[in-house]
Amino acid sequence: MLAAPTASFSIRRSLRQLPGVRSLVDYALRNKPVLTELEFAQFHAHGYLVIDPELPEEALDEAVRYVLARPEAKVSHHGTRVFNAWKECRPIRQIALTARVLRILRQLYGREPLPFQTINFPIGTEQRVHSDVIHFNCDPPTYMCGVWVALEDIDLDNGALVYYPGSHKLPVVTMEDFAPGPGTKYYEQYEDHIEGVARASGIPPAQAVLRKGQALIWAANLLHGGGTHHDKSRTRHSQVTHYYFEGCQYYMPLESYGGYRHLRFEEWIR
Ligand SMILES: O=C(O)CCC(=O)C(=O)O
Repeated sequence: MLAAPTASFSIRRSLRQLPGVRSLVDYALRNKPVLTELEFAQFHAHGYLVIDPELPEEALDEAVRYVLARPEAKVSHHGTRVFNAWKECRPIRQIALTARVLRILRQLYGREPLPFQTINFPIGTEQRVHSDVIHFNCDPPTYMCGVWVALEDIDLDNGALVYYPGSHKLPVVTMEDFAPGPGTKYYEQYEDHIEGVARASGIPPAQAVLRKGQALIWAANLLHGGGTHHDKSRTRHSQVTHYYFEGCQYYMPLESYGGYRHLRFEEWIR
């Protein structure tokens, strides 16, 4: 038999129904810290953090099934990406909006996270090293991050991410540093330039070996890329969601030059 609620329990419950109190409780829950002080400090010192978003396994598996059914998902081609599937696939949207990740990002950045893009990868990208800031910067700068979720176990044989711990503190590279003007036609020059930056930094690269369901958060300017996918018989299902943070002006440095800013107007994932 259930015990009758005590008087203090009933008073607390009634208080929580009051509109002002309810929004305060909601606010406190949304902003309740998830990370320890050490994890918080690690992220800001090294520019990345491995977390457990506590996503249901079914959501991970459904995201994979959705991607495999897409015509562009060729698991033999390292360029394969499925962009913005959150618009059609509920589990992919759920991964982007999972409350625990949003709370972690609020804690790390002190602002409301705004997810704006999902990319699903059925296979390792082997993408060259880069910083997301060349695509997505903002004012104030670097209020942006990527959350990369392993949808299956990922190790050194199936294209684990490569990243350079602490490289988020290197100066932000802009088009003026290496190109005669703005534009995607200079992207290969960007890759050559940033590879030189990574080499000159002397930072040894690391690789993200992750269990299914784990995620790596990278700070906007962290240098990273796709590791070699050695075992061609395996897939490397993963999803990255890119997040901006509230209250900034958002722009694309790759298309900006000499004081001109190519603004970005994103569709926030909701
Ligand atoms: O998943 C990968 O291999 C690389 C992804 C990446 O570099 C990115 O999304 O910016």
